Amino acid sequence: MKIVVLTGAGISAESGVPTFRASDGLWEGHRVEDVATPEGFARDPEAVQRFYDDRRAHLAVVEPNPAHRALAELEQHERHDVLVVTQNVDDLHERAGSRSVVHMHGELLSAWCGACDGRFRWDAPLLGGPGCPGCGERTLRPDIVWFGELPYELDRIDDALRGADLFVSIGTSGAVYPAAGFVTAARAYGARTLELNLEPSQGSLMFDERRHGPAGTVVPAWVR
Ligand code: BJW
Repeated sequence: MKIVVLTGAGISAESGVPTFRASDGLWEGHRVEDVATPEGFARDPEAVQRFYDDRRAHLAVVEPNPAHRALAELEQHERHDVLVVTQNVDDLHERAGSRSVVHMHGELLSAWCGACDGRFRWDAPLLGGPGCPGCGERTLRPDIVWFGELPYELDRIDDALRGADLFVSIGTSGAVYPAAGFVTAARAYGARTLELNLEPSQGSLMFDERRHGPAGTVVPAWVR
C-alpha cells in the first residue's frame, strides 16, 4: 500500500517540543510576524537568529517518542511504501529511524545564505557564527519556510498524493496552507484519508476516518 503521512507539531509534543497555536497566540513568547516572516528577519536578524539558535539547542534535550518510532516501523513493513511529509523543523523522525522524510517547512539543522543561495548542514549557533562557508556572507538565516514563502518539494508531495492509497494526517491543526489542503487533494486523487490528532482539527470533517488522542498512543495503536 502507498501511504503518505503528513505530520505536524502535535507528533513532537510528547517529546517536549512546544506546538505553535497555543491559546496565548504566541510562539514561545514571540509574535509570529517577528520570528516567522522574511520581514521580521529583515527588521531584526539577530533576534530571529537567537530564537532559532535556542530551538536548535533544545533538540539536544528531546528524544523521539513512540509515535515517531511507530512511523519508522511502518516504513520497514515490506508491503508498504511510506513517505513522511513533515511540517516540523526538528529531526525526530530521522532519529526514530524514518528514512523517507520530506521537510516541507525546512529544518533547524540547516542554514541558508541569502547572498549565494547556498544551504548548509548547521548545528552551530547562527548568531555570532562563522558566516557562510560558500561566500563569506556574515548573516545566515535559518533554512526555514516562513509565511509568504514557498514550501519545499511541493511537486514531489503532489506526485506522492496522486499515487497514494492512504493519506494520514497526524498532530496538525490544519491551519496553515498548503499542507492544510493535502487532505482535499488526496481525496480528489482517490486515497482513503485518516486523521490522528489530539482533538478534531480545522479540517477534521474532510477525513474518511478520525481517531483522537495523544499521538504517542493513537499512532502506535494504528500502526500495529
Ligand atoms: C497533538 C498533541 C499530541 C497537540 N498528540 N496531537 C489565507 C487563506 C489561505 C492561505 C493563506 C491565507 N493567508 C496567508 C496564507 C498562506 C499561509 C497560511 O497558510 N496562512 C494561514 C495562517 C492562513 N501559508 C504560507 O504562507 C505558506 N506558503 C505559501 O502559501 O506559499 C504560497 C503557495 C504555496 C503553494 C502553492 C502556491 C503558493 C508557508 C507556510 C509556512 C509555515 N511556516 C511555519 C513556521 C515555521 C517556522 C518555525 O517552525 O519556527 O511552520 S508556521 C507553523 O505552522 C509551522 C508549522 O509547521 C505550521 C503548522 O502548524 P502545526 O504543525 O499544525 O502545529 P499547530 O500548533 O498549529 O497544531 C498542533 C496540533 O497538534 C493541534 O491540532 C493539537 O491539538 C495537536 N496536538 N498535542 C497529537 N500529544
